[in-house]
Amino acid sequence: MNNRYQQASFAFSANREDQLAADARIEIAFAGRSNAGKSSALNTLTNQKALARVSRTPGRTQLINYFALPEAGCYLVDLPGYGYAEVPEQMRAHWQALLGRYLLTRAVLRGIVLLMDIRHPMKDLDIRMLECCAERQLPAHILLTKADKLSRGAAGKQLQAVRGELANWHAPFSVQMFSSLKKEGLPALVAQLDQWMAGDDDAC
Ligand SMILES: Nc1nc2c(ncn2[C@@H]2O[C@H](COP(=O)(O)OP(=O)(O)OP(=O)(O)O)[C@@H](O)[C@H]2O)c(=O)[nH]1
Ligand SMILES: [Mg+2]
Repeated sequence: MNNRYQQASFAFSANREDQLAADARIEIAFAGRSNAGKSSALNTLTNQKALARVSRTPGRTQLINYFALPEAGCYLVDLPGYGYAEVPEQMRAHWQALLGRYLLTRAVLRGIVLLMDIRHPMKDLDIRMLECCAERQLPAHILLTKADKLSRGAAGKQLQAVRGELANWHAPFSVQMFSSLKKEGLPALVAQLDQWMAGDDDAC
């Protein structure tokens, strides 16, 4: 598949706004509820087994992790999962504020890949993320993850339902099915990322 993503390597982590990348490279961020499958999707995309840590314990990714794509001159950014009930309140408030500011103000951010478990998409916090994106017309591409957990028919119904909801938003949002386990949905994801990167005049 596309080499550009296979060359991804871990760059650095951030846990405060002033630790975000200081250079002008464009960023594409991966976001979603804890356990939605962000780290798995990044590993699938980059064809690397352990680029991003995968966990059975929700809430493991507590830092903003930057991965560099040397050829494209861009960063893939793995955002901390949200919605994990057992995170201490103070920490949750810190992350929600940081995530909100990142989505609303990050100038180099080109788009968000928003991951949702296909069995329960569009939860309240997912909708809050989409509201942040809609506010600045930031593109969001939804991956309905773990599609292998449903029959084809049931998965197709979920896809249509989410697509129908998105049509009401009047924002640059799109949706597709994805399975890291079966490596399904990869060409569509790559096409979306390529398109966002190609839209840039100077950095890529
Ligand atoms: N069946 C199936 N399981 C998956 C798939 N993708 C991820 N999982 C499982 O879901 C769990 C969570 O996956 P992660 O990739 O760690 O999820 P995450 O969103 O990075 O989670 P946090 O970093 O904790 O927020 C793991 O047990 C994965 O093996 C998939 O496509 N199919
Ligand atoms: Mg993770």
